[in-house]
Amino acid sequence: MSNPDLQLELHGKQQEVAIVRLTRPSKRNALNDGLIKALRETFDNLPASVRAAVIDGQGEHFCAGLDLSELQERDAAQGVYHSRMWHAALERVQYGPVPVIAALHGAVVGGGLELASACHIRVADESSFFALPEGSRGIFVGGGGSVRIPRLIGVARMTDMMLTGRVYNAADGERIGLAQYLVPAGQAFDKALALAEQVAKNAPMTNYALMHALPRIAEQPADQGFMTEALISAIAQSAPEAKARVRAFLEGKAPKVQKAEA
Ligand code: 1HE
Repeated sequence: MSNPDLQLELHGKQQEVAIVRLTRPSKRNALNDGLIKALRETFDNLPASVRAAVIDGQGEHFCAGLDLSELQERDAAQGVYHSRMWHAALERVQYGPVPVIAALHGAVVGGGLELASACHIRVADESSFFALPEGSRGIFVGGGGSVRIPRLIGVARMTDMMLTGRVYNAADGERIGLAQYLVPAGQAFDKALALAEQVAKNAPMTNYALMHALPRIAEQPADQGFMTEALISAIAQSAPEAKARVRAFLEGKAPKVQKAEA
């Protein structure tokens, strides 16, 4: 993969955290076709050492969404292919090999919010703002937003965002579920990296079950969900690593769950 607008860095003693950075700040990290393809390739080809990833945006904004300069040339059929290309790329983020944590700041808008929604954890700093300007641009989401965003905030809130151009600030974004963490301005990347380091220590099968089984269980009727849960939990607990971790706790060698700080 070689695209000047996307950077891959490996972090940690075992190079266990991938840092994937949008590096097109002059265009507010707007996502052109080349960048979408590079994202897909990057998540398809993460080194085997990687156990978690962080997505970050260079400059003052996480991502201004679709590169609007490319939109004007497309006919209807090309529009379908284009949207499906986004779907394929963001599927690699959501259902790729490792959990992905988005470090959000500044504009998280349009396709930028669609990209963030494909991640497993979103950390927003206080400068973040969330919007879906597609409504006012006479278009519709095309990067999976209509599937993923209502699952985070509900159909009514997404409808409002698109109908009225409503912009959520960081605190309100966190309150309604667009982000799971809210941190002071300038600290989203550090927090996301710390979370990624934590996530990278989990048993791989637990992370796999959370990424690949949990969202599917959530879509299943309860009766089938219970069965899928039984199967995946049996597979996870049978791994030697799971046995070792449980044994360590029983022998007093693993940390207890601590009361949350107020
Ligand atoms: C862009 C884009 C872009 C900036 N495509 N070039 N997304 C939007 O409708 C959001 C459009 N962008 C904005 O509202 C603002 O740019 C921001 C709030 C993100 C940032 O504002 P600011 O004042 O920091 O930057 P700026 O001066 O507006 O932009 C700097 C440059 O980036 C400028 O180019 P320049 O050559 O004049 O310097 C802008 O034209 C350029 N730029 N955003 C192209 N989005 C799969 S479907 C998804 C559908 C969507 O995502 S639609 C929503 C698109």
